Amino acid sequence: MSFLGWDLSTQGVKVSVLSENTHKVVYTKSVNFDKDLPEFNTKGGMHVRSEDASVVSSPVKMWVKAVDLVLEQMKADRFDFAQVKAISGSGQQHGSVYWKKEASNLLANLNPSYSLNSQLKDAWAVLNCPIWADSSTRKECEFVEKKMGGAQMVANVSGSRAYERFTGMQILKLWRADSGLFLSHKCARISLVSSFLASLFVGKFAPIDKSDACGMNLFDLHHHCWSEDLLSLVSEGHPDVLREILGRKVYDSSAVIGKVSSYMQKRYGFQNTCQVVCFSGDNPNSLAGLGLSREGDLGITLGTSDCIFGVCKQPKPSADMGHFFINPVDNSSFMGMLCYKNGSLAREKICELTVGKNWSAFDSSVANFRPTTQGFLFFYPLPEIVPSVRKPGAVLFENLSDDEKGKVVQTADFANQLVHEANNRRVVEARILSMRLHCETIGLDKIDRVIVTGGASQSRAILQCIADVFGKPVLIADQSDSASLGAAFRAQHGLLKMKRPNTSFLDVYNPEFHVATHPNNHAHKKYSEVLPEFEVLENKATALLFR
Ligand code: XUL
Repeated sequence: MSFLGWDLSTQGVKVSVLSENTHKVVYTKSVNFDKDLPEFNTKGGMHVRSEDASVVSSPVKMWVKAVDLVLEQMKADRFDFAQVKAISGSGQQHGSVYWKKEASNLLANLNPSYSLNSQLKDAWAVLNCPIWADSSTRKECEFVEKKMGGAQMVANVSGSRAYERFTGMQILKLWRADSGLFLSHKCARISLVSSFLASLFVGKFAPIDKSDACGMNLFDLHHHCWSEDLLSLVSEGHPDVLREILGRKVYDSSAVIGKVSSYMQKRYGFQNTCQVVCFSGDNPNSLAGLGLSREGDLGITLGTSDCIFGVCKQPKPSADMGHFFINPVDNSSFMGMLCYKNGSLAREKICELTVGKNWSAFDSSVANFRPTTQGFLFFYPLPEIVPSVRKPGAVLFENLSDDEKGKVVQTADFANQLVHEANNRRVVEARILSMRLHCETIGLDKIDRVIVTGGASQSRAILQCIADVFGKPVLIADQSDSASLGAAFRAQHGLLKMKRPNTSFLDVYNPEFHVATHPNNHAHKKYSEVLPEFEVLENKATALLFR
């Protein structure tokens, strides 16, 4: 028997199948939006508005079509759907889907002879969904923070200060543009990407789970319910309407939310006993997929965005940066996280500028210099979240002398100003030092080991830099794709918890990792010494870019 873990990420849809016996992934299938669905014309799965790069969205129909495509390919591979005991999933955090009121009928009456996409084409109240990479809601954030009595107050309630990409701010922007959309019930339901994906499997609107709900600036982190004040602000004084549209009840992330729909049973051959466990956000699922269950374990995912997170008993929400979510595998603790928007995009761009997309040359240029001797490059091809940078650009510090002022480089000048190979190391070091610095800011400061995953974890040089900066061994997982893997294990955990509510996630999944590299003590000492200076430079870079 097996468990399915779905993942709808920025760039594609993937499924991982976990064998109940071996606890190994035995089958995967994926669809890449840009490559496999070119008709939607996305770049990295996104549309960035040409007149305003802060507006970023993805077409909901592309997401549905990608799910159809993966399922059809599984069928063509003669995948045995009858073996699946339970399903769960992962969605890029913060993105939102707006269903028309007719949608619940459409979902409940899907005809197994046709695809999801063809039958749900009229289900959408908004066709282009705001996603996590959007940063167009500065005004809404300022409004909400002011009304709540400051950024710290929003953070104290919801776990994060008001962030542009967080769903509540996106809802307020839409509400201000067209309140009729919600007040007339033209839009009957708002899902997160995770609960939207779950809805396709249960054949009804799926609830939002507690962990992903914390990425909305609407959920009360401590009382585990919608915050009345935040609901009211975001809906211009209609909290009851918004609560209904979001779904009154928010579920524990490990809760079973129903059986797989009759559409899925008839079209693909799932059994009528196959259960669906709450879907959650990609970072919460990665925390599960990396098996981070104790304080002191730090996870780093190096993907489209770079995220760093760990489990903690006491959240320390900050008005400056960072997020706290309810831990998806143990709702009595929390998950602290920092998210950098310029993840793989920044590395790809600098690699292209310096060594023409040659990754082994990139690796050598990161490995071949002595730590901290080459200055730093704060490189933001997109507006950044940590630290908050609103306009793309870069600031180069060529060395660390006292009179170093920093050179601002505008995006149009990247190609002629940033070609020196040393910039590869400058970008990598600046990112990892920033992670260490700000983990301390948000209280993730007890670190025993660091577990790294995501595309860039293939780079030995980056892994070594992480080990040296943190002064801890760096481990990597045997199985990649932590989000879909985490979802598959959460499916198993949720099912077991139905019978034995005290089953802990560790009873299901307690992974072994292998040590990829150990820190070099000399390099670690250097990085620790330079950290205060680095902090000054990061602040300087942000100030220069704000001018
Ligand atoms: C997290 C964040 C991104 C998205 C997409 O806060 O914005 O990591 O979850 O991966």
